[in-house]
Amino acid sequence: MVTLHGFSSSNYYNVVKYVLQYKEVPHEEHLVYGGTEEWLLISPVGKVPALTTESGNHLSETVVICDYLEEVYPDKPLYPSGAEARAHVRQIMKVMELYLELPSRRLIPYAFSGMPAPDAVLADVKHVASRGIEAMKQLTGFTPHIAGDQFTLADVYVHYCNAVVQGIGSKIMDWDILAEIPGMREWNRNMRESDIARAIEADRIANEPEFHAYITQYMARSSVSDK
Ligand SMILES: N[C@@H](CCC(=O)N[C@@H](CS)C(=O)NCC(=O)O)C(=O)O
Repeated sequence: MVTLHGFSSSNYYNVVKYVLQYKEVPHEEHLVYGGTEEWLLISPVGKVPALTTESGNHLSETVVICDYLEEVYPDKPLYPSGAEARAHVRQIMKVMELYLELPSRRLIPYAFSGMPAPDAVLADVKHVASRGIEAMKQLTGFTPHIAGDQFTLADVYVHYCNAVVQGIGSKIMDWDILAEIPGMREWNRNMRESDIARAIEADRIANEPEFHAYITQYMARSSVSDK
């Protein structure tokens, strides 16, 4: 059995959890928030999620883990068969990561602390996100899935990255980023309706109080050690 490490409030954790459930891969979940030396032995950059394979190897980085799962559990594929169609799926995920999720993620400390984000940071995030929006307009189809007529990893990945874009980026900047991409909001709403998405959302909500307590303590510790 494989082990998924991380916590249910993490959008990236939920991408892998979705894939495991979609592919019906037997797995167990190991709740961990990171931040320890021990964790670095499992996830060398210290991030969540990580996966321990059946043979005991540790993998991290969400798309790396998902690609591994795709190779080892090919039934119910999450990539199309043609090389160009697969590249299109990867391009959507890469644009989402670099130009929408990561810039929105820069605003997480301000969302949690309530401190105003500096203008220079806001301007930079807006600039990068604007490029992401223009690219997503070109790349997405929603016919009915994000990359076309097949449900792919891009659907799962973008849906969970949207949680950070909408919940952090849009909120802090008072700018409805998803509304800028025609079809994105409706598609995102539909993505919430599957049984898997509902179960993952229930776990996320259940984890929220503990995660908030962890992050508040973590931020208090970092601001003390910064002084
Ligand atoms: N590039 C990583 C990003 C994962 C990530 O940012 N995870 C967050 C939780 S959602 C995390 O571990 N943050 C703690 C940290 O940055 O130290 C991936 O694709 O898995």
